Amino acid sequence: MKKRSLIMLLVLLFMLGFTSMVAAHSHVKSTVPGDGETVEEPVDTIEIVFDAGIEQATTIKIVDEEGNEVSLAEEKVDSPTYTAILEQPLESGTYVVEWTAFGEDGHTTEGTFTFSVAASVETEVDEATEEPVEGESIGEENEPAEEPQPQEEELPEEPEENKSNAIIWIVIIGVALLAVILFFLLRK
Ligand SMILES: [Cu+2]
Repeated sequence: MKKRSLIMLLVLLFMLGFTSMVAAHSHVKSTVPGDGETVEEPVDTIEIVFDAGIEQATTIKIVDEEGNEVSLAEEKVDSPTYTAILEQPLESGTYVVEWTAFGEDGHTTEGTFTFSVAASVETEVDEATEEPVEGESIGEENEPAEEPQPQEEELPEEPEENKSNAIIWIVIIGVALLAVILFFLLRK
């Protein structure tokens, strides 16, 4: 009988451990630039802070309005913060960051956030900026209708996650109660 109760205890501990790992899923806590933000200064760094530990393999893909991928010069992971340094500051426009986080718990999570850059192009193009480019950039600034429809794949997920975590806990408590009941039944 002692063996049996020991096994039950182990199963219980295993399940509790598993549950806390599930709860430690890495999700985005904050980003720079922020989701939906319009930045008026040159952007050459993207930072994502996660709410749980992340591995070095965590990465992002930045895509502009035309679907072109932005080149990254360097990626750094200082868990739970991910930083990407771009090869060049971003031109004015709207960008989508697709992140893939490899959590320390072994789970992979992914999502996107969007931001816009309304920086003056002068910082990147040295000369010949005066006439045509200025007109273009003003034109871009005058089209807020095409501004980002914030694709918040991440936000709607959160409540569901919380719900599923709650369900897992209910299951765990149920299993625990069952184990206790079985323990006493089997002892007799
Ligand atoms: Cu996880």
